[in-house]
Amino acid sequence: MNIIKMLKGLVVAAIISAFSMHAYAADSKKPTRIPVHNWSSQVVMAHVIGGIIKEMGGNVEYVPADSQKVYESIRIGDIDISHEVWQSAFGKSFDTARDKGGLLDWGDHEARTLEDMGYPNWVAEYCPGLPNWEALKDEKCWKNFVTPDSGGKGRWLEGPQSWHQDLMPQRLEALGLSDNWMVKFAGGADALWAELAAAKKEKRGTIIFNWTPNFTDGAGFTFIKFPPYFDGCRPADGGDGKCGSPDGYLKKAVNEKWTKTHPDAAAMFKKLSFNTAQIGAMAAYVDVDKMSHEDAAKTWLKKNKKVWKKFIK
Ligand code: TMO
Repeated sequence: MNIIKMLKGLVVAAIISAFSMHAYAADSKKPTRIPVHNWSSQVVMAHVIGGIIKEMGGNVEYVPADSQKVYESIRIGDIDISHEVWQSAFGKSFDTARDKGGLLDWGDHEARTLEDMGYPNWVAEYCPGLPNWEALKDEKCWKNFVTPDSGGKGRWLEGPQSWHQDLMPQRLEALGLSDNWMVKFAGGADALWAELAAAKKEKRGTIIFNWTPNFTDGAGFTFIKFPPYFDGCRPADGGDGKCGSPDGYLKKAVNEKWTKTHPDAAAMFKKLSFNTAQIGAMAAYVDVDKMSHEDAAKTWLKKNKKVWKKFIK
């Protein structure tokens, strides 16, 4: 009798605790706020992650955000996650927010990154010695990169200034190249790809900012080899600026409170990791195949079920 009572009690306790555990683990229905920036893989991946969260029964909201200020927004809880923290462009803003508290490092993607100046391979013939940066010193080289808007100097077409501020003008200066080279900032990523296409058509030299993973991976684009990066080499970090960009991480970040209100989504997002080919494909659907970001994400999710289902426990 006593034993039966005891067993009954245990069963009831087990049911109650299982039930309450489930109640605690269930995610809040409050939308997870995902930032949207201005390069293709980031926007597609926002919708990929949103699609996974919806599949798990959650809600999402896409929030257009500045790609530097977003880390402070996550820290104070205006945005919940960041899924593409590129080390070269955003590492410093990320570190600052993490050190203040409220934003957590949620691990890295498998993909490594490079964000730097480069050229379509056929341009190498204009500058013997490329991809070594010292090839840019030669007048026979830089003369091929003068454009109507470059004041008689060779032109580097940088991305929007919101990505790196004055990193590239400072680098030209530091490497003693600024007498013969200048930086023009593109209005958006699309201007970089339009420049690639135009240079090819007109058979002229061009040097643009680009990155990997991207749709240009394996499409005949080469990054210039600058003096190696080390911590502190940039002027913004107190260095002399004579360095290229790092072999960088691609990190994820979260608001600390969101991990408590959305534990299932947080567990999924911690496991989530994409490789170079997967991220390149997200960008290619938009920049090569001209899909909308939403359609690109839907297509990617459909073709990669095995990849993302593994992130859901
Ligand atoms: C952050 N970005 C991929 C544009 O270099």
